[in-house]
Amino acid sequence: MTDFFAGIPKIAYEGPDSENEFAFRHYNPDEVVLGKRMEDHLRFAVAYWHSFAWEGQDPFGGRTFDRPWFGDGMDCARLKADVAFEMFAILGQPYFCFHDLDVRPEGATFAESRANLEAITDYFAEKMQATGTRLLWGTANLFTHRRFMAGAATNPDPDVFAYSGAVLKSCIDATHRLGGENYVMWGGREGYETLLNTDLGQEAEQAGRMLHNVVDYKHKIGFKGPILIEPKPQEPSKHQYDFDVATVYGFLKRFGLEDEVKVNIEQGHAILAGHSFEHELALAASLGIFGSIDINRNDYQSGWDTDQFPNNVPEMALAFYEVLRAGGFTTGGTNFDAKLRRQSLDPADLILAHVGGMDACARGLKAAAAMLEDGKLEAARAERYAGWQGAEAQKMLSGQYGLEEIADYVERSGVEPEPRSGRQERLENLVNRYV
Ligand code: XUL
Ligand code: CO
Repeated sequence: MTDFFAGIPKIAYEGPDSENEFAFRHYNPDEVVLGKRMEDHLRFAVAYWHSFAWEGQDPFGGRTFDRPWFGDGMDCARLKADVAFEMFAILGQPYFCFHDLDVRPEGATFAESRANLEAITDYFAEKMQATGTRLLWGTANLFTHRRFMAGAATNPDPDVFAYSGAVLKSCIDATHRLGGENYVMWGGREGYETLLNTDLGQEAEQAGRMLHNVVDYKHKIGFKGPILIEPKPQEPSKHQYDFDVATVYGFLKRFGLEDEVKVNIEQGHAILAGHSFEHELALAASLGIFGSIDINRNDYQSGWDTDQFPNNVPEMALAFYEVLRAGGFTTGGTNFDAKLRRQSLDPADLILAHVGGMDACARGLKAAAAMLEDGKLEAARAERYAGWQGAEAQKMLSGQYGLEEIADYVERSGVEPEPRSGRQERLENLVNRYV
């Protein structure tokens, strides 16, 4: 045991009236919602990078946090893992997620970095065995080191493409070894700073080739979980190729990978792309590529990807409504891709940020379940499209009627469309009964 979280108890559910700061008010893992335990619905994961690797720096200032594991060697990496698993025990969330760079020191060569990752993977395996904490997903950091400044798979230099392939292999191996349930690819620098030096077509070919390699390798080693692409429109690059769910789907279709790869959708990335989170969720579900979520929130004034902990219950309700409509998570889950504000220095801040986020998600989930059970929203939606059940409508939709037959039908039966209310305010009022 380290003493990092000394004095902080294991967090338990105490109900909405609890006065105890170190308690869940809404997240009750064993409570059954729509026939399933809340823990199994939400499948929470802690993100290693924000909670244990990030040092509090921003574009204008450096480290603000004082953590005993900040440093370079394997001893620091092991101490970091010890504290991380202590936090998992306090929170009781079932999963965690990591990048290679979050967990191991960078070596002098690729082989050294890989060996460091393998050593930490072994260390994790023991801790996971002892505690029951599982891996939601692993991923490769192909964006921090300067070698990746012009991209990884989409780099103009084939040596960087090769290096990235080697890193990907090592991270898929680590994820597989730890029983990870998904493998995530966020293309941090897979994009460009200026079109003046960028060959868009060439870079897309490289990205498609690398994704095929990843899918082939996953099958070769028998990794059963899906590969998930995480869309984001910009930041750090000016333009990121995996802009949003629609763009990723187009890319997957182009390279014939739409049945192999799904998406990990992040709340803040959806906002950056000019969408609502629920838009991205509903679109992914309708395309059959919904995988998992990164939960957080952006500051709506700054326009940056601020990765704050979620605390807006009405937003969470609409998001989990879409998750439930999609059938809920299968291999996916709710990963806190969220970090403290850089003035939140105390170990307790780290715990309570997660407690608040878990409670906000739980309240959202319960509201979403009630909306779904009530059925009025879905009934109104079904009613709006009910005309499509008619015989003539079915002929139009199936293609049996082309434009000539449709024109004939309109004249033959004297079709005169009658505008009907979309009832938006009434539906919004309905939602407000639950949140
Ligand atoms: C960055 C981001 C990443 C991915 C994993 O905005 O969301 O942390 O989730 O690489
Ligand atoms: Co993310």
